[in-house]
Amino acid sequence: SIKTIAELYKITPSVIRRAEVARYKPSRAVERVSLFQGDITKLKIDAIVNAANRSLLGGGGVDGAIHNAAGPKLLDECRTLNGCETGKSKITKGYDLPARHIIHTVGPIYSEKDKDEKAEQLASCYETCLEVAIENEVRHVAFCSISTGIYSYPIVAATRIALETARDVLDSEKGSKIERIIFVVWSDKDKNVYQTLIPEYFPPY
Ligand code: AR6
Repeated sequence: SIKTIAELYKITPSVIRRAEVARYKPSRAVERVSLFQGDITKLKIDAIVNAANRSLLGGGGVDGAIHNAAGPKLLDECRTLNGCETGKSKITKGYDLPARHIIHTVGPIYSEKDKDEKAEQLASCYETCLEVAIENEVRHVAFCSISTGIYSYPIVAATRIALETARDVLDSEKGSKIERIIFVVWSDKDKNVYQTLIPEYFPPY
């Protein structure tokens, strides 16, 4: 089982450090978030999030890995969805995955000149994924780092958006239905970014 950030503060305080600047007040939200390094397709959980494109018909990166692991019935269901706008999210079954559902979201393709609009779209991905989760009684959700691969969103800015949006939803009334958010990272670099920024948004309670 994957430990929560609250548990990590107790057992490995040097790995998850205290923030120099806590942007948010301590809250029990820290008991509902985790960080996991590895392959999101292996997680046995209510739902994993796919960083898809607007066609929802598959692609490279995590999208390719999810379609490979879920099998061809996933593509059959995706064909019925008529795509998805940037910043929005749609749910399917998980098919051959250990996860019960997949929440497909379409992150923005990064460009420096439209960075405010890109930031809003990325925040909307996290928000709409959690809304779709709540509507479907999904209580445990694993997010990959949306837009930070092929779509080249800078990892630090993207991680801040992921953590801020998650914290806001977890603290909200509708978000009380979400029991666990797992941030899934692939690379050591991304793991370090999350470990550095998590204490700003989820300080020890
Ligand atoms: N488990 C967890 N994370 C992963 C895995 C995995 N198996 N594989 C990759 N990542 P990306 P995007 C990480 O490029 O930037 C596709 O073609 C990866 O290291 O998959 O949103 C779609 O169809 C990175 O941190 O998604 C779209 O066209 C993160 O997942 C486009 O790519 C996201 O990287 C979307 O690009």
